[in-house]
Amino acid sequence: MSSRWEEFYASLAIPTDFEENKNKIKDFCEHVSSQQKIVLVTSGGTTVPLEHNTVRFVDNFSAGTRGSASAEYFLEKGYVVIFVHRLKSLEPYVRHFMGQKFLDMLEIHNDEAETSVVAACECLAPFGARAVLYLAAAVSDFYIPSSQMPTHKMQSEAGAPNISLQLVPKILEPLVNTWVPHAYVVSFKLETDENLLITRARGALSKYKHKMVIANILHTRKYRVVLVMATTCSEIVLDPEEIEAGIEIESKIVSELTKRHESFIAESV
Ligand code: PAZ
Repeated sequence: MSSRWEEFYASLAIPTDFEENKNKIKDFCEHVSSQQKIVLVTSGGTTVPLEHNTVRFVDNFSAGTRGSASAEYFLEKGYVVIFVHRLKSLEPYVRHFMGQKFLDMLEIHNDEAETSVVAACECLAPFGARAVLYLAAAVSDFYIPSSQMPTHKMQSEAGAPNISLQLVPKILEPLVNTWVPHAYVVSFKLETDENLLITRARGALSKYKHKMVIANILHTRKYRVVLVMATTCSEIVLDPEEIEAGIEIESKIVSELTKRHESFIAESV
């Protein structure tokens, strides 16, 4: 019997560049020693089309700041980084080069950069406990199934549209249980209501049984996060002097996380 996520993927057209991207990630991973630590960072927002010939879509706020800055700090810690991001969201190092795109300066063209987490997970499985999944992207919880989406631009003459969004099945379930069962999986939880933050993060941990949820509130996310684990919670807060000195919270998150990952690897051997 297929589960909801299997049905969901079966209902989607396979992206035209899926195989090409899968092979690129595979080639890349084959050149990485199995002793290396490797991290898959997902970053940026997602859009949900409202029409097949898409004029309008539902978007979210994420600019990819957290994912791209974190990728830099993982590199500093000696990790191999696979960076999966939404096209046109922030890329690592770009913020240090005003007005220029870092990858363009290196003449590496990544037009097909919106690649798939699914393909990347296949390639990460052989790294076992040495692989980290750092899922910072703001993935839409809702979508319109292809069969219910109008082909053409919705016409205002037809009156106010009645749009019915469906729930996207959570990718975390197959990811933790099937695709990379030995990896160190870290998800993020964004809330706007402080009263829900820790309960919702704990709920995700107990449901998916991964290693950590990094919980943050929309308006304070740049200087406060809570690392929620099975039995503990620890807060990372930047004080005003640190903010003034230009310290980024991602440096502290990655530093804390990589220490915990090191212990996890040691316990896994
Ligand atoms: O990309 P950004 O730096 O603007 O925002 C980062 C973030 C808030 C999207 C991230 O920290 C996060 O919480 N991602 C998961 C969002 C969610 O609950 O789906």
